[in-house]
Amino acid sequence: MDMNNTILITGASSGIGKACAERLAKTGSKLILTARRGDRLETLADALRKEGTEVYTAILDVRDRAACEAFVDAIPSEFRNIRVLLNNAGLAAGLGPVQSGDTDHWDRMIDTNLKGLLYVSRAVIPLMYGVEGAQIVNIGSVAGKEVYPGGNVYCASKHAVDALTRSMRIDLLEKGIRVSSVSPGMVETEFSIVRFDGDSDRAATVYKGLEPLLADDIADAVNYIVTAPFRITVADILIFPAAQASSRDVLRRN
Ligand code: NDP
Ligand code: 8X3
Repeated sequence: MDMNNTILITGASSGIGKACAERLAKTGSKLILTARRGDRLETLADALRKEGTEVYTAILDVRDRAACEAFVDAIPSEFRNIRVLLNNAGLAAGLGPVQSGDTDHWDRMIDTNLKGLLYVSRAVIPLMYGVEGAQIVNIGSVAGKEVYPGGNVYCASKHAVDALTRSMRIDLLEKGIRVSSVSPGMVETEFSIVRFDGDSDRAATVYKGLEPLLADDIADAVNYIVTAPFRITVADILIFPAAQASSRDVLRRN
């Protein structure tokens, strides 16, 4: 497999995106790492460069359509042969009934998880034309397969990611670009801290009494998709911690 190409990751400053950057650096590809927190990106990029990976970083808020387009225009020539786009940037904000939902939370989730994924994909896809083995991997969620109490808008945004993954796979068939998703259950990252507006005690209760997935477990799944022979399209990998059987079936030991 020719690895003289580039992997672009959104939301690489934390959690699953950061773990994917560390794992996919080992493929020998160049990396483009984006997120809003540039200091974290630089720390990660410096560590990866020390291991021999070529890394380009860019501060990018995926909600900003013009910024997504300007970011792609500014990618240096040596990083423009993008084979893999990993649409990972995303979040949940709040957990509660729709009738008392925070509309700013709704906007943030829809603008990031749905519109941001679209803006980045629309801008990046033309760079992938003609790149052998090109593929897009979207980070979905079990929340894109099922709904749970209080999950309303987050679940809707991830159902939209699931629909877009399947739609993009059809649209991009003629372009030779494969489209996959990885749909995790509970992964302990900064996800719940963000969801509960920085309340780390409440975030800890989400994983209390069970062993959640690690960001590295999701990076393993993404790595499988990204390094699979080019004849393979992995449609989706739905992955739970052993203590979880569905969004609502979780075994807690204390
Ligand atoms: P983290 O909060 O640890 O990481 C989220 C990443 O997304 C950060 O790098 C953050 O970077 C980035 N991000 C958020 N908003 C934006 C934005 N507007 N523009 C650019 N980047 C943004 O959470 P996870 O690693 O867990 O989440 C990654 C993905 O995995 C998300 O799509 C999430 O929905 C999904 N997921 C997570 C699960 C879990 O249980 N943890 C389960 C299923 C799916 P920065 O803040 O620097 O911009
Ligand atoms: C994150 C997993 O179960 O909190 O997508 O929706 S869950």
